[in-house]
Amino acid sequence: MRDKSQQLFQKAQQFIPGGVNSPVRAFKAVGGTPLFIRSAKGPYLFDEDGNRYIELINSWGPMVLGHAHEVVEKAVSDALQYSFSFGAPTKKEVAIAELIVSMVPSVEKIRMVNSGTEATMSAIRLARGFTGRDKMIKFEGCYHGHGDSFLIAAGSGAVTFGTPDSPGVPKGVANDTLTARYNDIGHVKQLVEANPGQVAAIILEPVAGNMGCVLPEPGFLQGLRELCTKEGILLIFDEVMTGFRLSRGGAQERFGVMPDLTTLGKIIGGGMPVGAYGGRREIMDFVSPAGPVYQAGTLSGNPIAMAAGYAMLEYLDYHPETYRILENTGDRLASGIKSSLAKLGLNYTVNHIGSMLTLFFTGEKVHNFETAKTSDTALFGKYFNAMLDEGVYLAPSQYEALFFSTALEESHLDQILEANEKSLAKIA
Ligand code: KE4
Repeated sequence: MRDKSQQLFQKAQQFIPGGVNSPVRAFKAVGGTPLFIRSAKGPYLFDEDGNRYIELINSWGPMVLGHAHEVVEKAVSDALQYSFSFGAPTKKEVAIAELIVSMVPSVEKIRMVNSGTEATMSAIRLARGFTGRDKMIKFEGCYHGHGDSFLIAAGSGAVTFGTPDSPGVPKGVANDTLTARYNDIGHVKQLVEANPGQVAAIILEPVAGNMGCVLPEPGFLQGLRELCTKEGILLIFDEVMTGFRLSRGGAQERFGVMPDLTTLGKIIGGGMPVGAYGGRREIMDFVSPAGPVYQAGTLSGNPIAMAAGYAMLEYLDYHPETYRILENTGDRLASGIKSSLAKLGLNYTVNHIGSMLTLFFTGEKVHNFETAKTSDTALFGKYFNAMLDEGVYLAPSQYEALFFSTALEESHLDQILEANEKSLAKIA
């Protein structure tokens, strides 16, 4: 029974475009009414009709410790006694900056902003200002937020709604965005050779989550690193999703490849609106007021958000066993899903790394946007709703990654895998 969600969705559409404040939440790709969530705790979401779901989105990544973790909750309630927002520097901003620099291997200086989109927009402007070049290379299927430069062959909600090249992006902006095939270093080299001395940056998700989960093939990240070093191009790892999730130091630590700039979001705010960009000192010192590249924000470094983010990052820093737990959970779910596929004689593809996973409804090996798009999205929609009926809440799009939290215990994994097998059997 989802009456209250249906009533709220009807009303929401009178006042909010599509009834939601971020498109992928609208369930358009999977059908049905989006659930209006009332509360959350640990691995559970509770909707307005009182239904409980084991959830595998975790607010699209931030809630890596599960919902309402006592460490983060205490930090926020402690911070409230000092009021909400000053628009002036605070001690906590210095503390979180120092902590991030100690955790993310390539980051020597960091600037806090309010979202992943702000972080990537700022990082690209900085790369262009630092190099004096205009063009950038992104990858088909990667999503870096909704900044104009990035809404070209974009993944996530953009591809979900068939607008990977959104209207409203001026041709001049689009002309400076070159797109390459993910995992195809040869294609990147062709683009660089065709635009000599004009490419400021290459930006990518070091593990893609926004075309569904797609891993870098051996040598791909290192190949980009070597190409960027040779050509004076800045390598930007968009770790908004992978940062603090794939390891304490993100994908760059896990794969041992160092970018020039890193963008961060999601986990960094502990569930509050926070993004950040950082990197080598001589590049970051180009950012105003230290340097000429302008970027600003009323609520950047908001004290409540900093308290939440600091508490989460400090917990992750002090509890490295978190990453073993996340690895074990991911391995258990991936192997469980694969064994159900084998048992049912289904040859769908599971891509997984650490606590990120996508079940693609295609028999193809999914290694880029083109192969991801061979997935049967209608079948995914049926699977999504079958899982919802079994009390398991997935990302409502084939082109998203699932995110696991440390709040999932063995009993939850059993329930998820049982729901998965029943759902696959139901729709196959
Ligand atoms: P935000 O502006 O949504 O905080 O971050 C944009 C962004 C940047 N880079 C990467 C790699 C991202 O995954 C994102 C945002 N991720 C999506 C989920 N695929 C956010 C969910 C949504 O758009 O509603």
